Amino acid sequence: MSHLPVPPPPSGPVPWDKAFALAVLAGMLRIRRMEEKCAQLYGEQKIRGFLHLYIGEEAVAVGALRALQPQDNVVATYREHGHALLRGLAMNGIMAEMYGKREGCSRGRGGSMHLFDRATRFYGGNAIVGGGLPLAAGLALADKMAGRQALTACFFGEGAIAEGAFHEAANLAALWQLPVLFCCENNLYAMGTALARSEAQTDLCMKAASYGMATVQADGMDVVAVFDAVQRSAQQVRSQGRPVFVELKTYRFRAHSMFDPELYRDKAEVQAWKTRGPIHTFTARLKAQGSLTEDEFLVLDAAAQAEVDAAAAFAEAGTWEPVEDLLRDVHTREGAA
Ligand SMILES: Cc1ncc(C[n+]2csc(CCOP(=O)(O)OP(=O)(O)O)c2C)c(N)n1
Repeated sequence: MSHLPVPPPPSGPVPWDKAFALAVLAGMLRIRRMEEKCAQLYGEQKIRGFLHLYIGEEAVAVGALRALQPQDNVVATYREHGHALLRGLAMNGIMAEMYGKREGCSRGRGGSMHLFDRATRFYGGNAIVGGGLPLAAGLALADKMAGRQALTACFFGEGAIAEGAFHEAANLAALWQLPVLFCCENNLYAMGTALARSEAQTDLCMKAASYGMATVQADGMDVVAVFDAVQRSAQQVRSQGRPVFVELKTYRFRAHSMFDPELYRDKAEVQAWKTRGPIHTFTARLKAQGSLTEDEFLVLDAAAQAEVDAAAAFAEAGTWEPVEDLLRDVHTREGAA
């Protein structure tokens, strides 16, 4: 089993005012505590089916989504709970969706992998690897044709770059000059397959650049670096009306999904990456520069936990879809049995 080298943890001053820095920290804590609760509820069989946790990768969703604007579209993968939450979906609706309850954001029909919310322009949650990429190109094409000033941010794993869907979407986005921000969450493994075991060319930016688009690489474990990279890239997409590819190098601390025995990487590697954990390195930097006290941290963390507990109670008290609704949103003629 290869042991991948671990870069030093992000460090140095955080160039943000205190209110913004604390809001960013609160965002990462909300995702972390929500997902820890999901893992617990999965163990209790309250949440069933698939569950892919984002623990360790929070800096990507928080840094990136903070850099977008409300009119922008967001498309994500099956590891999308954090993106949905940060985009503005209510935690109650997310948690009820995990349970499969009618009060869920997709009325309990989608589950963990298909969170969706038209109001915040969050176009899912997608179980198919690479499935969001053509959708993102389509949304951006629609905006361009309608003269709408917005970009479409598409989040996907490095595993999706092995799919034809990536190459088709990248080609059309570059050819037709579509405002797509390709955000590659490179966590080094596609399920149990390390990048170098499946790709002859492991430089993902080089692949994207071959379609004639600008590329940027940033440390996805550093929320400051993610925000900077995505903000600059989003600005470029808006001003030039062309796609940009951002590679965010990150690492997941948990298994691929709840069914993964994780035999492809050793515990020492995971432990080493935890020293780069986005929450504790960001907290340490803020404390070192006097922008955060331990008490302030505890208040934020307690607020996140309280929100999670309330959301779990909301989901628990939710209702199952009635049998009469079984054909709702199914493509049948109205009234057909
Ligand atoms: C088209 C397709 N092929 C295979 C799968 C099975 N599958 C689910 S997740 C996954 C790995 C994807 O890895 P990556 O894109 O790097 O995302 P990550 O899970 O690391 O965030 C695969 C192969 C799928 N869901 N869809």
